Amino acid sequence: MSREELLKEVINHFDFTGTLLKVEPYGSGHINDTYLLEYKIKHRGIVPIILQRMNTNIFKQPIELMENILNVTDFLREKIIENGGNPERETLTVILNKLGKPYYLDSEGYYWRAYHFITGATGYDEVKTDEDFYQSALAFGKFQSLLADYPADTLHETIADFHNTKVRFEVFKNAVKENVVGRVKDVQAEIDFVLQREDVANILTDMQASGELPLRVTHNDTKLNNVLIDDKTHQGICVIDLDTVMPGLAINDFGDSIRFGASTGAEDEKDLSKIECSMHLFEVYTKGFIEGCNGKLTSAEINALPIGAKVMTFECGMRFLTDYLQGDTYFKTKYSTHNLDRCRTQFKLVADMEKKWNIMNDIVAKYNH
Ligand code: ADP
Ligand code: GN1
Ligand code: MG
Repeated sequence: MSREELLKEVINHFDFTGTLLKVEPYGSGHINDTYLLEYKIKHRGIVPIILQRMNTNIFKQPIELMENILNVTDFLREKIIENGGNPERETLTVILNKLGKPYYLDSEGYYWRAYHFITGATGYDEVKTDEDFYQSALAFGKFQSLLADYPADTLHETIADFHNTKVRFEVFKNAVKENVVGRVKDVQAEIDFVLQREDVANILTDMQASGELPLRVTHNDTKLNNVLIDDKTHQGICVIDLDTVMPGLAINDFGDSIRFGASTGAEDEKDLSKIECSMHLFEVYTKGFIEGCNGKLTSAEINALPIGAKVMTFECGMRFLTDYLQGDTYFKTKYSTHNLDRCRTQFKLVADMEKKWNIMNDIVAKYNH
């Protein structure tokens, strides 16, 4: 069946109303296949919808994953209403299929889901203004504080050991050993960079095991384009991409945002001279995240924020390199060395953070009271 025919089948099984005007690929996520649909509805005008083919190569239990998303968004909706907010814009709204299920399993075995499209807001692929980055920090911090009393033990683990950097280090070493596509010879410098930093891979597992850092409900994928910023007010209104909401470490949510948003270049920038970790943006985000968390972070967590930044950047670089060595089966890529380019920016950032370690800690100390 062609992609068009399959899309037609899928669309017919969801409970959408109106006349379909347009279907087009949308966004720049690395994981799911996202489409924007536009419907014309009498008296309501054009109503957009997000339709996604879930990546079941990565998310092995899509039904449990959708159960997480329904439960988390229901919980958030109540909190948003209590706080006088607008739940239609401040959290995702799942659209059910015609049988009342939050997904559709197509005739080729793929799982699909649909959301109301949140209009008048943008998920940015790069930091354009300090204010936007600050707003994204507030939004991710607030997301965490809103979920602080969510019953974490009811969440399914959608990807096992997602931010277990120690396990990812082992997977990486295995990928080097197996060398399935013969790329090891081209990336010895990057491999050595990882192998020299086993301590970075282990540190958070150790801090968590010792009880120094508490397990919380976290987002785990806090890239800038996973928060929608209102086009008019410029407030960070809605945290999206909830596939990886699971128990985790708050400092990892902080760290993942830093590795993406405090970088002075794109994640896949080829010219590494353009890449550093901006201490100005690091401070902007630190301030916003701590404020957004609204007193929920412990002093030990705030102290450890730079570690979260370094570990998440290191982990992400190692994941890109692992995927490169395994033949690009995980992240979407546009050309053969795409994952390698991504890996190199992350390692450049890690090295830069190592140089700026004292500055990062001084910045965080300013906001730890
Ligand atoms: P991926 O896991 O592939 O990153 P996302 O769920 O983040 O998938 O969706 C990809 C992009 O689609 C987002 O970065 C955002 O731009 C857009 N998007 C997703 N859901 C919505 C929504 N409900 N309203 C508006 N835009 C959305
Ligand atoms: C993926 O889904 P997306 O594009 O927001 C990935 C993140 C990585 C990121 C790197 C489920 O995020 O963990 O940090 O790419 N998501 C998953 O850009 O693996
Ligand atoms: Mg995304």
